Amino acid sequence: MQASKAYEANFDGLVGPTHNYAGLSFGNVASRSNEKSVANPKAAAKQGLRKMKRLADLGFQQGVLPPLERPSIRLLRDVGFSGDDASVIARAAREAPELLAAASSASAMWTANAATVSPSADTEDGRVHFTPANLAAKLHRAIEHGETRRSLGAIFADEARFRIHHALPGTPALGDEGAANHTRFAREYGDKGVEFFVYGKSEYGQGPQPQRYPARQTLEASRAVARLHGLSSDATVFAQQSPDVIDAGVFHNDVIAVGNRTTLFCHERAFVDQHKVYDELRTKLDALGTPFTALEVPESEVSVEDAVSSYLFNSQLLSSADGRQLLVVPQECRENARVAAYLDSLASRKTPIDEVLVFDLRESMKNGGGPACLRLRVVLDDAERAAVNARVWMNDALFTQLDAWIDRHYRDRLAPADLADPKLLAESRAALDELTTILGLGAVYDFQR
Ligand code: SUG
Repeated sequence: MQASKAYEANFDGLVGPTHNYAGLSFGNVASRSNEKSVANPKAAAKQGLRKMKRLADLGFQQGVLPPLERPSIRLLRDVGFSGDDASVIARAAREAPELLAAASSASAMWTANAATVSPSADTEDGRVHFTPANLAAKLHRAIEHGETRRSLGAIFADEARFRIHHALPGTPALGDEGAANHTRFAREYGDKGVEFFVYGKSEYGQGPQPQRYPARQTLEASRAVARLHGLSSDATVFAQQSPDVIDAGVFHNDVIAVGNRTTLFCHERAFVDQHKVYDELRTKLDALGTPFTALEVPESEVSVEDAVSSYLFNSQLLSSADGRQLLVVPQECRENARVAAYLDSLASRKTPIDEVLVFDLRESMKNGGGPACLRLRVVLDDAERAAVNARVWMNDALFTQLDAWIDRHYRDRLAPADLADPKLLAESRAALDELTTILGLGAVYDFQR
């Protein structure tokens, strides 16, 4: 049977008005090294928006996911601060600034962590399945999934086509970081594919574990998501990330590997038993009549350290309509001499990458979020695409509206001390209120009253 035509849509997170550097992510080198520096939320939002626009202009399906309401007054009340909203913020700023920082993070911008998504071609019931990630490893991220589920529900509302699960229970044994640790291989997007889940450790099983930094994703969580999505075992592969690369700052698999269709682009030290992982992928894809290529970058050309500082693998590997593959990288890749040399050499080597596109995403990068972190991939066929809330697709009109909206609502400077400013809450609510109308989101925000 001929599969129907399908596309990979990328849904990027719009950076929220509270974007700041609070050093909240132990194990994420950039987050810790930029702690307490001054952020520019306006520039951050515009950098992300420009990436979306450029990719939409190049013919890619590009959608927008909204920011969450921050600061989270709900979190601050849950941990015992009471009174009116201004008093809650003032007391938290005085007594527990780290909790105020967690409540204020704009971390939902990294939508690769919003959910794991399985296309309808892979799932038992023929629907597109989403499991919002519990992000249990970090407080500021563990508070995202309930609100994320609501936004996904406002965008993928058709229950006959989209199934949005609840996040897994938020406990270390089931730590789940979403699509950042998941990729999918298929000849054409609409064909049945093999889904590839990468975990940091097994809670109950054997196996090596990182010593310095936490492994955020467990095998148990990855298996649970595959079960919820109704994926078959002959079309799933579970692989462990090398513990020593986690200890070198690779806190998600998408910092060391990216896959698209029949290509896996990764570092030679990405996985435990790397060649066995390739063999399993190749065998399972072969059974579907699908070829597989691993483009592996050796340590001698790009070290893990270079990969972590440049985010070479936190790239988007995109297939354009004419079948060419584009690699979307952050500017930091051009600033690292070895990574730049590697990218320049692609033109003269025989690889599946045809072109490299460079973006300035500096504000997000300083928190450890590159091009791939900022997007959630959703494969959709024509009918599914038509069922998506049409207001979230990027085009000239939406770009112009959002660009002006950012100008109206965003600050160009946010220092850690500014999180104590009660005006930030009102500003953020006013921005999101207007965004609800722009994106046609209905009652996504409850403004935590
Ligand atoms: O979870 N940074 C995020 C970056 C997420 C990147 N996503 C992917 N690799 N897919 C994180 O560590 C830093 C926030 C701060 O420190 O203020 C932060 O949450």
